[in-house]
Amino acid sequence: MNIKDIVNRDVVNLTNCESEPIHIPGSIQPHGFLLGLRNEDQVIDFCSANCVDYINLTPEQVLGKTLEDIFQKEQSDRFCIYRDYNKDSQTTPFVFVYNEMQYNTSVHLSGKTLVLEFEPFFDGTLSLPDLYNQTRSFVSLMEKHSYLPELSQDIANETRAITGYDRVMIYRFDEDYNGEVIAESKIENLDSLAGQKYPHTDIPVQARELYIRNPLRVITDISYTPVPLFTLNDSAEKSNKSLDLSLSILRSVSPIHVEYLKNMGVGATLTVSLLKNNKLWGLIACHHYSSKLLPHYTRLSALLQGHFLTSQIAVREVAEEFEIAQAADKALLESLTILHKNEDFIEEFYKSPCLLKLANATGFVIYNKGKIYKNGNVPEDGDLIPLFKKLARHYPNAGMHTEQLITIFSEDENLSKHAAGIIYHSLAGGTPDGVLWMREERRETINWAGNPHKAVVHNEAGAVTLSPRKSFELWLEEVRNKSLKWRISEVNSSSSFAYALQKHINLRYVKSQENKHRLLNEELKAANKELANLNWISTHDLQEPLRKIQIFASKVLDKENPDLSAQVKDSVERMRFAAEKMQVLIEDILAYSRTGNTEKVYERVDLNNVLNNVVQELSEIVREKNGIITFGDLPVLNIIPFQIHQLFINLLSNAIKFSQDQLDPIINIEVKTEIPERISGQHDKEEYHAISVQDNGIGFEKEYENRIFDVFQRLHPNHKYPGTGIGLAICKKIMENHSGFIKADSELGKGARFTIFFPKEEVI
Ligand code: BLA
Repeated sequence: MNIKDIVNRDVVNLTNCESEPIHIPGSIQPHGFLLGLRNEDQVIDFCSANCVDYINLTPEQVLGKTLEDIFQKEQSDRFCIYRDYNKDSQTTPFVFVYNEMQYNTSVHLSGKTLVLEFEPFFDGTLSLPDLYNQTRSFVSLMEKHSYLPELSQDIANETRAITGYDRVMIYRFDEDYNGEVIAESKIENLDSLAGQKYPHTDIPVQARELYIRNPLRVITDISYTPVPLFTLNDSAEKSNKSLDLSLSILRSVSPIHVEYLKNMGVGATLTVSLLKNNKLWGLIACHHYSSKLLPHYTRLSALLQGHFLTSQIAVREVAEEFEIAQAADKALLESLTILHKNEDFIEEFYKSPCLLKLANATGFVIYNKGKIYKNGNVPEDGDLIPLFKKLARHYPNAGMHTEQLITIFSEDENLSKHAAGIIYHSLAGGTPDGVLWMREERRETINWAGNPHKAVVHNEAGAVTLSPRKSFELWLEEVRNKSLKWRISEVNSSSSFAYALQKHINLRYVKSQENKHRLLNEELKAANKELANLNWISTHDLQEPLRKIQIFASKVLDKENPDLSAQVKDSVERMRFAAEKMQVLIEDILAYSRTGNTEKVYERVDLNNVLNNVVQELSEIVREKNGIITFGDLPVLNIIPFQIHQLFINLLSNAIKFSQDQLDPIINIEVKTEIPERISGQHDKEEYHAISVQDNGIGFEKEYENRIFDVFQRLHPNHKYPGTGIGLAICKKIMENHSGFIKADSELGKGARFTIFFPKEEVI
């Protein structure tokens, strides 16, 4: 007969242990023996080498046989009934008897192989646990504790009482599968491992997956010699025949884990999986400091403890999460109350502890108008200010949170000590102002299982292999610059506070602006009053002497006074003329200042009437110059009548005044609807009435189209075209009073066109 063993002899080390196929070691632990039956014909296809120790048969004698060939017929027949009856459940084992020895036999299907694992009864008897009392005790614990840590502590105590292990720990995973001993029950003389944390690498992913499928793992004696599994070599499947032992009780232990436990001084372990939503939440991890074999039913009792705790995990965690959210909410409320009550919140209350508590942060900073306000443990100003600037650039008008700031700004490793993780909110778009909650790097805050085991371990060949210490160091590299995760409740309460703070700052700004405007308004009123005085002075005090000069000059000139030389007469005439000019100038300046200052009384007026009156008023000079004025139908608008009258007077008298020598003035007034171009290339959205006054006069150079509306701007400063240079400035101001504007188009010698624009949708 041709047989072979299926032992996996691949060398496992630190670099490949993550991918070690621990479910097919091809060997078992020696506290029992194993038979694997081909399911189709019940022929024994696998057996462990230690059959010979238990039933005195070598693999050669067992392989290729049936159960009937080995055990008494009555037993194998009973087993067939058991097998068909217990297809889906393995909880009740079968009991085989061989040479008067009873074997507790766990049965499960692995692929096409029915696996039978035989364990001799511990002390030859079957001891059933007291499930009734165990359940009753658990229910009372459940009622006693509302928190998971206390419940876990009692489960650890109970499990140790039931199983008798030296140490029982409840080991909880975080979201990255790093673990923490959250409860421990131990014999007195052992050092405590409670509160210690271990990296996820200590229980690699394939082991965790296995513990989800098979929630009970027993290692009875860490210094055992693995027992190889044998199979027939003449089967049709050629090479790489293996047996998946995922659901097995006796499965041999990964050599790397054996090394780990030896380094810890552990002799035997029992591990029960704790699941939440089909994911591994934690383990009940039991240590014994010598070998320990637990009877089948006591193992099931431990498993039951696991089920008990598992049933409570989700419920209690939701309650815990709720409590944390409530605490954050309470701190938020406290912060908001202080904020709403104090105008100087930022300056006086930035150190309030509730600001940290609302996000369970270790540091908090406000950056407002170039000033930093710090609370708790935070980086230096020199690091913080550039951080605020960068965040504002990356997240303008927005918020963000991260557990690992360094993944966003890789250059900022120096921030990790205090700000490995942050919650950020901008306080004002376009500025670096913002608010930050921060958390320290996790390395800083965790009670790591410091230097827990021997450092480096050498195998027989002298090569360095795994030690837990080494895995710990590797892992430390991985968690560098990382903080604890922000909970949703913490992110929410911090954004609520940030929005409130933003509102507070805006409100303060509006208030201060209001104050400024009030002061400005008062100053303006005082200035206006002064201006009114000035007007009065100009009218009376300046005009009066001028009028006198004119009267006296006229008197002198009117009299035929032979004593006066022609030269004196000429001088007096010039003086009179200068005084007259000055008076016109004063009147124009007054008119200009009045255009802006007088009370604006709008009336609904037909512009045709206004224009008719103006034409009437100018009829004499029009006739003198042989001019013609034509105009179409003008709209009815809300206007200040005397100002629009003045505007048309100015425009039309200019058109007449600046006529060409050999050309009778023709003035054409047209009305259109336009969406005008105010600044070149930029159109208003609104429609306007565009009323244009086109003449055929001397015009002006294109470059003056804008400047022409400036005060004292005279384009033709000679006697032929007299004027003060204020008329068009007045027109401009009048149009501004009507929410409109005025434009000029011209070329020298080709006439000029002035267009006034009134918004169609009247705002007045
Ligand atoms: C398995 N590692 C385990 C198990 C535990 C731990 C509880 C389950 C098996 C058992 O019951 O022992 C880890 N045990 C701990 C920890 C404490 C403890 C953290 O008591 C703390 C108090 N281990 C390593 C590295 C590798 C590794 C680097 O440290 C390889 C990448 C492997 N651990 C490893 C493997 C198993 C394991 C392969 C599965 C063992 C098996 O079931 O065969």
